[in-house]
Amino acid sequence: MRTQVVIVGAGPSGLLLGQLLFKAGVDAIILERQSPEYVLSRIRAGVLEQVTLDVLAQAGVDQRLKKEGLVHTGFDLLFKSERHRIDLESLTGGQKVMVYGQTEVTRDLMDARQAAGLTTIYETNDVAIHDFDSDHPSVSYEKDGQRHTITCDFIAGCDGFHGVCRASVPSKSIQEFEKVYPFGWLGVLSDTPPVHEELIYVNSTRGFALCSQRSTTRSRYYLQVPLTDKVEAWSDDAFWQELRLRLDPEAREHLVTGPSIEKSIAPLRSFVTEPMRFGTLFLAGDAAHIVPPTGAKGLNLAATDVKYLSDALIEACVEKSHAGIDHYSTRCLARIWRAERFSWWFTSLMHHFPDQGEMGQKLQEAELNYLIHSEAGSRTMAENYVGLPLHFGEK
Ligand code: RFL
Ligand code: PHB
Repeated sequence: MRTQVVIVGAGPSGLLLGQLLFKAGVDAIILERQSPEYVLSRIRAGVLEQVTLDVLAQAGVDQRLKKEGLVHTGFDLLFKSERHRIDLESLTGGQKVMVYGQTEVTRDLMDARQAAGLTTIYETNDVAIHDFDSDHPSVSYEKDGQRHTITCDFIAGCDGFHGVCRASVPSKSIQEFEKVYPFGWLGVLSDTPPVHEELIYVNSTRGFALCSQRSTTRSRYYLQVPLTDKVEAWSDDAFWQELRLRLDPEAREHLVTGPSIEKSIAPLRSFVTEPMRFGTLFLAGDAAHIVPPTGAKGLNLAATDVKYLSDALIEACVEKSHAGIDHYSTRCLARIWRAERFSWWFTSLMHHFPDQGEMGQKLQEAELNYLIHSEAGSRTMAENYVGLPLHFGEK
């Protein structure tokens, strides 16, 4: 088999890249380890920046999100039992974010791919990438007990943090930067109306909490928990009880509880790989970087990597120019490090760090107090939260 681009991974990065390449007439095949149902069962991101919405529109998959997505013009910060609104719209000259689940983005991309009759090979085993230091790379995999090879011009590693692509790069050619946080997020999805029309980010002495949502009838809540906690040990009742203790009196009163339809613990990590291009192999999305979810940047960064990568591959395949692929890594990394900094800062500001004691808590509260009262502080927060423009800082 032969194609122009083999994409490893059918998460949001791989599917979005496939769609953008298809729109430009570039052939691609996607290989995915899991089944489509499994990919859709992973509950993750919920907040989309305008830059992401623009890329989804370019890919032609924004019809449903325009109808069903919830536009948010602000969010609340809760500390010392009081809530304070960050008005994104007035602080950023009219910008907003959209609440629309990653599952729905993935479903829209899967549907578009199927409607166009494009090839995604699910439930592949033992994907291996070959000769990406040359201009004739290939990818092999096993499916139903048989081994197959696809030759191609380029390989896109969109296979997430635990994927095979980054792991195949010789260690002398790659540098990795990592910070692991001493806690995780316990997330619950429930078919209950959200406690508030906007998101609430909570700094409490008992630890961080987040009140998010997927629709007007479906809520997503998170609690900071120690890494040693096991999800099985958290009953629904225990979750709601702990959430209540971290909320302000008004939210506590409005909270509607119900059975969880998904419950999981995610560790928090900051991670960056440099560079993101190795000959004819390109990494994109979680395969190249991870942010802690506090700033809601992971999926949005994946979308901008894919925007830069699709532009570069289209230029290489259609116009036979390598300018885009030569700049891919540098362009992405500038944006990634800015989002890493913001996500690390927001995580540090909102979570309880056991080793920092009451002094740490007081310093966080002083910074939050400054943020809500200083227009410069609020604006810095808001412009990072809505996402910096695609060409920010470029000459
Ligand atoms: P994914 O989604 O991990 O997809 C990678 C795909 O590759 C497949 N794969 C392989 N396929 C073939 N062969 C192999 N050897 C393979 N190895 C792996 C996997 O099965 C999978 O299908 O990466 P991608 O596409 O780069 O997408 C990244 C996003 O999923 C991620 O950044 C976000 O979910 C992060 N994130 C958030 N991002 C936001 O922008 N806003 C948010 O509000 C937000 N909230 C979150 C989040 C992530 C969370 N967790 C669980 C980490 C909240 C949470 C709790
Ligand atoms: C979510 O709804 O899953 C979500 C929202 C905002 C975040 C992180 C996660 O910052």
